[in-house]
Amino acid sequence: MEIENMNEEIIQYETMLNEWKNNLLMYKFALDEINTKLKIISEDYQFIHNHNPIEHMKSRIKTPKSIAKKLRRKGLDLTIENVIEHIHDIAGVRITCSFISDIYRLVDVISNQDDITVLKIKDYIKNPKPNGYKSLHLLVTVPVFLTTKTVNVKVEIQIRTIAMDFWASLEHKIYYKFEKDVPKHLLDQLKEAADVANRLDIKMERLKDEMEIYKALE
Ligand code: 0O2
Repeated sequence: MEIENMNEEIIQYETMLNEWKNNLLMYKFALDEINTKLKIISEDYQFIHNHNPIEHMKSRIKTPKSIAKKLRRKGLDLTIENVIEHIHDIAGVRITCSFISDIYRLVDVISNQDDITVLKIKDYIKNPKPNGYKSLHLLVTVPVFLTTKTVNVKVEIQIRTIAMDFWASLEHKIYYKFEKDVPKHLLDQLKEAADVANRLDIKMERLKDEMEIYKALE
């Protein structure tokens, strides 16, 4: 009964957030700004270093339902004020890189842009989550220049290697399939797979470094 009430509340809130569409539009503008920046960084880096640190990038606006669920998960009341203050990933970009070193290079380049303010860095690569999750999360604000005002909007940028992304996608699917109650043997295998992915990342980085030595000798 309690769960039914909660679902009902989330549905009502979803409807309200849908009516709040104009405000969500601001997050879309912020994503447009960030995507343009990332495209420029990617092309410029390729031009200068003959190597592109960004393999792939994807952006999304969090759905009203997912926003409502996250507020609930955080134990917060479903209010617009709480959305603005506590939901940091309404606008999200996910970038995949080939190598771990590319991730830190990108963090530096993004952080050094004059109009970007870095609010928080969560480095789950240096400090992986107990389940094996690895990724680097950069919470930034980017200015959006509207007709009558400028608004600084929060965007969460998740940066990870292809191997980390492969693992996270499957873990996410398993987590939702079992509605968070994942059988222990699957959790153990996921942890094992995270270790394998990590070893692959380290090996690929070493191979790249070695190849660069050969290139320098040419
Ligand atoms: P979804 O469905 O992907 O959007 P905070 O307010 O920053 O303290 P938050 O936002 O939970 O709390 O922090 P965190 O740890 O930075 O997580 C943000 C996002 O990272 C999550 O968003 C996921 O996308 C991803 N993430 C974090 N931990 C895991 C994990 O263990 N496995 C996978 N697959 N992804 C993870 P959402 O809203 O939880 O989910």
